Amino acid sequence: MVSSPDAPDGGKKKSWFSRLKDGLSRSSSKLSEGITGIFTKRKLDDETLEELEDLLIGADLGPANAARMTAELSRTRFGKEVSPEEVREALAEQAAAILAKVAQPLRPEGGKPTVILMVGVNGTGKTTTIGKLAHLWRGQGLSVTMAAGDTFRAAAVDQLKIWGARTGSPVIARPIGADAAGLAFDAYESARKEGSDVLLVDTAGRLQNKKTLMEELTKVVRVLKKQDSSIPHHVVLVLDATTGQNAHAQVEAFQEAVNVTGLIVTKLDGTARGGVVVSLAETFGLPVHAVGVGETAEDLRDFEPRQFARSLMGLSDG
Ligand SMILES: Nc1nc2c(ncn2[C@@H]2O[C@H](COP(=O)(O)OP(=O)(O)OP(=O)(O)O)[C@@H](O)[C@H]2O)c(=O)[nH]1
Ligand SMILES: [Mg+2]
Repeated sequence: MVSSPDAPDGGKKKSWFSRLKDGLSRSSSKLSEGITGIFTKRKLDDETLEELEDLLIGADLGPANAARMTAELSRTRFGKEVSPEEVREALAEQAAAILAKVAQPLRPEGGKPTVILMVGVNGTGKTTTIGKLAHLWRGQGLSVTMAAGDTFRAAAVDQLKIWGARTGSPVIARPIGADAAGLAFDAYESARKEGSDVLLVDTAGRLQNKKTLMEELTKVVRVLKKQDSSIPHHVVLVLDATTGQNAHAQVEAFQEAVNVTGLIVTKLDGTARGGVVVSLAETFGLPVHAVGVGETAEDLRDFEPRQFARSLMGLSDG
């Protein structure tokens, strides 16, 4: 069924769903073509179940989920003829149930300002995600301050300033080479004085096995906590979906260095590995706040488990 553009917020919802679905098309075509290949004119038996389990693992849903999902399918439909469509529907339902436990939109609430620290390895989309969040919240009439905590690269500061200008958010920066923790401290003072609703703190990308860089991140949190033990209110780990299962190692390393409070998964539009969101949910149970499906300010939305699961399996919103 096509939702009417006149329906209360139907138009908007539909456009996000199609954006999400388009973004996940590489993942969903891998899954649906695989499922069609396995279940066309075949029964659900040990052989097809094993093939399905391999397909789910190959699509990054993780071994535990793959085993559980196929077992559940076997429990209800063993020995029966099933259509590929039926399998996709059943798997989408199961994936949605796993994801429902972790779906938790990032709300700019909890402090004045609400302090959100963005962390992650190089190039995952931290700075872009800050821009997208600022766009979203500025659109809701909130004031946003940004802190250019990536003090290593001039280009990083410039990139954040572009997002600041685009969204009408002041950017607190310091010369290259300055101490990131000191910068974060100053930015908090400034955001508080200005009465900002949200402070988004950018950080330099760091490989999870570079000890000194991870320690620097710990220091940023420690220095903020000295000012107010409740900040940062959120430590958001930004993960690039194209890295697939390596995302798991990143979660572990960052959790060890700082208290990661939630995840944002980006670049789902550039990969067939969208299933990694389901495996992260199962393994860590950390809140998933949002997903990124493109480079523009509009390409980030609150994480909605049912829509995500249906898009992943190439199904319509219905
Ligand atoms: N296709 C796509 N590209 C994205 C998405 N999010 C970010 N990008 C792109 O990924 C590249 C890296 O994004 P940045 O925001 O600079 O990443 P970063 O984590 O700040 O990088 P460092 O500061 O170098 O660690 C940019 O070209 C972004 O436009 C997304 O959801 N989809
Ligand atoms: Mg950056």
